[in-house]
Amino acid sequence: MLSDIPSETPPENLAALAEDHYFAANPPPKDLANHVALAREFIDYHAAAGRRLVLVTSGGTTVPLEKQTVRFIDNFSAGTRGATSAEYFLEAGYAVVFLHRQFSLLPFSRHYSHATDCFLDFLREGPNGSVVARDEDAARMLHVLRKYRDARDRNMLLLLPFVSISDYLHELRNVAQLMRPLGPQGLLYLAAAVSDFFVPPDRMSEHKIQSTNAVDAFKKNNGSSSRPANEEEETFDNFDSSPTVPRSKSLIIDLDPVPKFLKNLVEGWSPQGMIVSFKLETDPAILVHKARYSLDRYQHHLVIGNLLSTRKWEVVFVSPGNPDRWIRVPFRKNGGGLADTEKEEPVDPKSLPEGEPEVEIESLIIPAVQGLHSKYIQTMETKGQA
Ligand code: 9Z3
Repeated sequence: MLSDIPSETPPENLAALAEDHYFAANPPPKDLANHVALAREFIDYHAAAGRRLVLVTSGGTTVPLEKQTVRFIDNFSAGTRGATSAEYFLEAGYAVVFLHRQFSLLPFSRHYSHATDCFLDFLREGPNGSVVARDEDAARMLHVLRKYRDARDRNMLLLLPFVSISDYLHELRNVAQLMRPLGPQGLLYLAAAVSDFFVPPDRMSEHKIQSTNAVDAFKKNNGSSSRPANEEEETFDNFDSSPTVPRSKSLIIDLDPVPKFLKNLVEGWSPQGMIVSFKLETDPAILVHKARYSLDRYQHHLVIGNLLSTRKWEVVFVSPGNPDRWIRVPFRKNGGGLADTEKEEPVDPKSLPEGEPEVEIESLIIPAVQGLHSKYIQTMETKGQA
């Protein structure tokens, strides 16, 4: 527990101690060594070519409730932001490490994998028992296929999956540290929806949490009966005031805060890379304030603020020394007129048209990030740190 850290610890050592403690207490994912080997080879290859490389994190992190996990708490993200951004980074010439939640959206396949249509709906039978794309989908599919093949053939995309919050943090720390040889050419673009709370391992049940006291009673009665010995041990049943089977228990979950590692990332894991984090809120009144607060606290390079309800339509760039910059896809308001894309405050979600925007907002976000990254590289070169 973090309370084990001595109270006299100087503040500058706290982040390092919290890091050592967290990573010692929470076991790494079983694929970590394999992922590190793949990432090292990929990063060294692109570093030698002098190419820019971005680590894109994507999708939600789970919070397991049991060590042998049956139940977990999840974050809502499907990985749309991350997978779409990865495609535009590839288009901009970046090599991409895509650290994503297992089975969430992937670059390129996202166009077909989680669509409301099954991918089979895009296919038809061709001549001589072959399978081909339907005529109306072929042109678009060919376009996506060519980009996908190009990324794969030129070794520009590395996919690394994670599941839980601790898997994610182990992977992030290792990949960020491997990116050091890239210096300022390295970019970290943290779009994953990261849980703020978790069950620490010392409070986590090994086995599936039981919903009745049958097992307790069974153990107490030395395996002879699952009936509780007395009334007080009985708990709750919706339907039966004197049940002959054990009653259901309610479950109270006590979560600890996940340590904030952005400071460790900025100062230790990847001190020369440009770091972009996302800030997600639901209340428009606090979004910019929270984004600015995060920037001041962690001293990184850019926070992209977005609201759950409007995240596909607008984001706000908050960066040191710059005015807030809203980036918005052009749209016609419900009433007809073209909306003011320069407006310096959140749009009213009620003014947005139904459905998805015609333009993917990531096609505007990535060139803007790329521009800031170019400036960052220049500044670091001038400082002699590149
Ligand atoms: C984001 O804000 C992403 O843009 C979304 C993308 C998760 C909203 P979708 O996958 O959604 O396209 O559906 N990501 C960051 C969320 C986050 O956990 N940020 C932390 C915070 O807000 C800081 S690292 O405290």
